[in-house]
Amino acid sequence: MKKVITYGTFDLLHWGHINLLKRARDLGDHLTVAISTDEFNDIKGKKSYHSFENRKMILESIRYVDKVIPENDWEQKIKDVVENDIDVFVMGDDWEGKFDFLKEYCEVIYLPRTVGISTSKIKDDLLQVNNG
Ligand code: C2G
Repeated sequence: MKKVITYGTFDLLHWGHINLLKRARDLGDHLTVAISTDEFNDIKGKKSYHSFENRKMILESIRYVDKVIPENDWEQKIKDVVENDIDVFVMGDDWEGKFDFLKEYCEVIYLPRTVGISTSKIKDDLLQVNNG
């Protein structure tokens, strides 16, 4: 079984996230998603609208996702790859090159981001609408 892993916050889930998860899953037979905890989001400088528990529940309901684990820090990726017997690590290409150290342990693939959508765009657009 070819196992894939990806990481992210996945807040205000949108079609750009789904595009990423679908393509990641299509690279193997099993997809693990490491979802950032609220505490790690603080470290990343991100404030999620949905809590970790609710973002985890949403991800677990997606057909492309087979397993969801917490992402607590920047240092856990090698351990995650080894302990979960991962063959392929996938991220959107806004992270291009940032995780090449994992090439010792698994294939590393950066997929093109979906243009035109992002969680921050959703927040900004809603602000515009509400402020008239
Ligand atoms: N993404 C995408 N297209 C978009 C928006 C997001 O392909 N329009 C991808 C990102 O490139 C990332 C994944 O969806 O691979 C999740 O995006 P975020 O939730 O913003 O993740 P991020 O905050 O970048 O966290 O250790 C890695 C970090 O946890 C990544």
